[in-house]
Amino acid sequence: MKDSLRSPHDGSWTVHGPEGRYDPLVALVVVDLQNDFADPAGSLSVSGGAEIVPSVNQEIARALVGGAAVFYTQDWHPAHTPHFAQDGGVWPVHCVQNTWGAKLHPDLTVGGPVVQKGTHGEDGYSGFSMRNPAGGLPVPTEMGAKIAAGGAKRLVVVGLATDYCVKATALDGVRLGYETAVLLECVRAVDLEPGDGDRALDELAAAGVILVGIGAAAR
Ligand code: VGL
Ligand code: ZN
Repeated sequence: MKDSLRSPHDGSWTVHGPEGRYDPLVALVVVDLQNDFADPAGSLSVSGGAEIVPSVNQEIARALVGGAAVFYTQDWHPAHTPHFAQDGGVWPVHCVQNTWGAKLHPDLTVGGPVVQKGTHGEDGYSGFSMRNPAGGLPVPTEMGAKIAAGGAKRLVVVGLATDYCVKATALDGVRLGYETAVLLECVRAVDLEPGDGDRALDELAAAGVILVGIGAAAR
């Protein structure tokens, strides 16, 4: 079965089915598939988070067979950061450096570099840029430099969560000039407010991100 597609730019996502999605000009970015988000016992557990792991693993296998690079982001917070509600932010304590919650999900296939973000107290929603909650301009991350150095022209973004880190990473991908796709079967939303995930997908489509999967054509 062919994936349904949203606003293909040059046809490169439509001509090939899922097996042909990957070649050496593509980078697959697996966002924050960590215990605190994916495990039901995690402190910021995303509904259905663990159920995407098999489909994400399938994408990783396809990417590696096709010669695409695979990158992993890892939310990696200090014990205190303005990102956390206890320190004036919005989130429960999650993905604290070197804890179980910050570990990648045990069933996830790791087939490429893991890039940590939020390490110095930044919110770190995007895999490409970091913004200090105290203010100032976003700073580029090492993942962006590595992807650029590898020569990728297209990005496939999967993981958690649709309405935060997946959204921020995919929007940065488009801003940086990558043809960027998000795979709907491989993402899930936090939905702090009901509908956040759906609104995030609409925002992504409006920004030119290609939504791939069941229901994408309806947006
Ligand atoms: C995330 C909320 C807080 C995410 C990270 O990975 O989407 N969401 N920190
Ligand atoms: Zn976080």
